[in-house]
Amino acid sequence: MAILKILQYPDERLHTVAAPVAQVTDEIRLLVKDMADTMYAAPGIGLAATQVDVHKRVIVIDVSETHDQLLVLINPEIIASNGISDYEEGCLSVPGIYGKVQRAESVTVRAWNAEGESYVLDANGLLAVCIQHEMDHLAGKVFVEYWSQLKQSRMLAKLKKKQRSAIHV
Ligand code: K1U
Ligand code: ZN
Repeated sequence: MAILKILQYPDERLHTVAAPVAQVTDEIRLLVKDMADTMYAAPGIGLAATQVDVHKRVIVIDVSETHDQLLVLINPEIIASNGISDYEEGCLSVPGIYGKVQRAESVTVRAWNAEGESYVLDANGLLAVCIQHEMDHLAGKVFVEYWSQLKQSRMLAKLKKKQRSAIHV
């Protein structure tokens, strides 16, 4: 079991755009396993490779209450979306900060699984929000960057205060 280090906002590496995976190799399967271990340990309901400083289009998600329904999305693409939702989001790269982002209410996504097989998934509710949040990470965008400059600077001050007090414990 390997727990990877999660980059913390405002680390510039969170703005890197991830590259497509050409083929699912043993290296990608190990990355998926380590990302799943890291997500469950955090704990979180999703993790994008960008957050562990690997700039490849790989996401793991598990929104189940039993933590046994791991979804692997390699090279995900949203092929349809509908409606609007306004969900309160969190992020393992911005600990302790929560806030709403307007996103599609439901999405249809095409991706590869850990075996490199293509599949299509219809998602709504928290799963749809989580897929969009993680796909933003692959595009180098963090959820707080949807907010106004004023809200972002207040959030950054709060985050820096938290990070300073974490260093002094
Ligand atoms: O991308 C990430 O940092 C993971 C993030 C996913 C997410 C959460 C909520 C809305 C959109 C996307 C998290 O997992 S934050 C932690 C979290 O939501 C959680 C933690 C423990 C139990 C249940 C949820
Ligand atoms: Zn996040």
